[in-house]
Amino acid sequence: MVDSDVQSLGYTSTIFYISQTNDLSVDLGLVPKGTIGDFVWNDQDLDGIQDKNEPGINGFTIQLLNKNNVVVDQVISSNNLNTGEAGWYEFQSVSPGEYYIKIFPISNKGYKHSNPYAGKNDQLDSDITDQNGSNTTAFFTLGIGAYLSSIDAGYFLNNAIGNYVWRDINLNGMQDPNETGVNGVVISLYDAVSRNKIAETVSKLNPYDGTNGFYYFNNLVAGSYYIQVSRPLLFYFTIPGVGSEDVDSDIDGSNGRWTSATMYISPNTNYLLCDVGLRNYSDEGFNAMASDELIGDDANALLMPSLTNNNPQHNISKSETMKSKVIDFNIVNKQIQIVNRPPLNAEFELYDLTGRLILRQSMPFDENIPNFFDLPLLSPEIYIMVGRVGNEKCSKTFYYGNH
Ligand SMILES: [Ca+2]
Ligand SMILES: [Ca+2]
Ligand SMILES: [Ca+2]
Ligand SMILES: [Ca+2]
Repeated sequence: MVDSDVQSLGYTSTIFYISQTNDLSVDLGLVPKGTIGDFVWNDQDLDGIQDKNEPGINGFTIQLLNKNNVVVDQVISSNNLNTGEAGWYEFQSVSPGEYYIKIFPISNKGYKHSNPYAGKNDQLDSDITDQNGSNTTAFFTLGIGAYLSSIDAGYFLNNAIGNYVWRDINLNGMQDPNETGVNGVVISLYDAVSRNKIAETVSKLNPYDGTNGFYYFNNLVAGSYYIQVSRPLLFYFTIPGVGSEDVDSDIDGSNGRWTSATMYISPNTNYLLCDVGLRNYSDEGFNAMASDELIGDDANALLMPSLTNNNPQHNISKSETMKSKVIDFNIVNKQIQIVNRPPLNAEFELYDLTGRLILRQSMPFDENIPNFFDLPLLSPEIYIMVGRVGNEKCSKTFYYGNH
């Protein structure tokens, strides 16, 4: 908006109207002054380009320096007076000449500038090259009365959490060379103080090294965080904390079901050792239908089965057998077969491993009713059947397959 109507010949076109309004666009300085700006923004995806929805950053100090490295002017990025948009800065009434800009990001946050000159649009890239010292632009020329609005600065918070989801084929809890990453796993990031969900991502191909199972939360404010993993179908979590931090799995339930422990991310910290080890049920030998050999699970433990069982074959906690043996059942051919005749107040509950109740069935057995009931149609997964008589209960975990 600020330009100069004074032509280089030293006159201005005649203005015929008379108005109460001051026409600020008429600058009668001897040498028309120029303007330099205008945007400091949070480059959230680190691509060096001003994308839609990437917000401006207020509070950065910006200096304008001339050829002799003398500070000519200094401003602080703030809301644009016209649009209200954050991250705006402007040096007004600048004499023609060669300049560069130096930025002072808000300290102690871990801000780092994006790669300069990304893409082909100078209006949308970042111009911080460090050519005149850290956080500076290269020299640029301001012409007579020019309006240079393309001197922009992309910054992100150089604080991150990542980065690997893998299939622990040999069930040892560690990342071994022959084990590969798992894509498509949804991971959520939580603020450990507010316990609010901050971001969500999906594990995918690592763009840097081409391996699978990569996940990454970046541009984080320094602080404490934990992750929660959405358990994929037919997978469960491997034993956490085995071996050194760079090879272990970090899903230990510290912050609730399928969560990691809290990580404190200090400024300029890229913590990339928060990894997720998954076990596939087929690796565990859970490949036969309806075997009551499988390890049972206590209904109370459904939300977070023990992950540190001594038996590495089965990370689900041991079956709790009903002491009085008033009820016993097997899972055979997609049916629940009751071994003995249970009391009238017996109840059966079917859960999936998320703890969701799928079926509840009372058992008013008498001699005329067969001692089994059919399971509903289920997707291939591990399920847990719990039998209850009063306060006593027993349970069996089984794989419901396609065959
Ligand atoms: Ca961007
Ligand atoms: Ca630019
Ligand atoms: Ca392993
Ligand atoms: Ca780790």
